[in-house]
Amino acid sequence: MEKKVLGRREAMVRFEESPIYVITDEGQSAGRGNLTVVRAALEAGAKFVQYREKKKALRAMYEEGLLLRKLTAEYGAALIVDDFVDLAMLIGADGVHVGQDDLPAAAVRELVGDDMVIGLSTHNKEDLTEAVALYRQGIIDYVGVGPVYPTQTKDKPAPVTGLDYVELAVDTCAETGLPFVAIGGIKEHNIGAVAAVGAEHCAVVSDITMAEDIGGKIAALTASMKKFALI
Ligand code: TZP
Ligand code: MG
Repeated sequence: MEKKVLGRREAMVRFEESPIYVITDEGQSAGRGNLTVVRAALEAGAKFVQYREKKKALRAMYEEGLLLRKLTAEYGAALIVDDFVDLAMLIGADGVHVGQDDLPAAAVRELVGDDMVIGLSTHNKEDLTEAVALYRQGIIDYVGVGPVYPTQTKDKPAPVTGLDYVELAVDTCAETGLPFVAIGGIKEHNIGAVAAVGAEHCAVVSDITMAEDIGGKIAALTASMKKFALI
């Protein structure tokens, strides 16, 4: 097994420092490989990257995951693996991200031990209430909140939440300390609105992976968030 590079605490410091959470999708990367896209994002200063592939063979993901681990480590960035707990452990990722239909977060924590980040997707008030309890028990580290807007990047997305759910997450985060990242259809033209209701972290897939100038896109997304941020 590869050695973890940052581990749980350091990886969450990177989360806190990252207005933009970069997520891969090779099928929407304008013909480029994940390594090319992630390298461009890291060059632009990305510090929190999720390896997400829904249709690749696990063997290919293992090989690519090892290379992504090496690359992110060179830039001091955290690497999170979507869905596959075994893969995350084997490549030495700093964390794993699971959804409501994946293995339960408590079971994942049993598997990965104490030094790995666990992120959990939430789609509504009930999910968020459960997530707060998991956070208080030290099981999860952050939640995804959305889909805020319609997205093509997910096969069967949960109903669009709109900004109301982001506002609830802002209040919940203020009360409980649970870090959250808004996700789903967030792009350069609407990221300001998400920041304006108080989100400090936005996960972006296609608007970054499809961008011709990935560095320029990340800079523009970051600038829009700053411009509309509450504080
Ligand atoms: N979870 C909720 S929406 C989503 C995930 C992984 C995909 C977001 O992709 P995009 O391209 O930024 O809409
Ligand atoms: Mg999942």
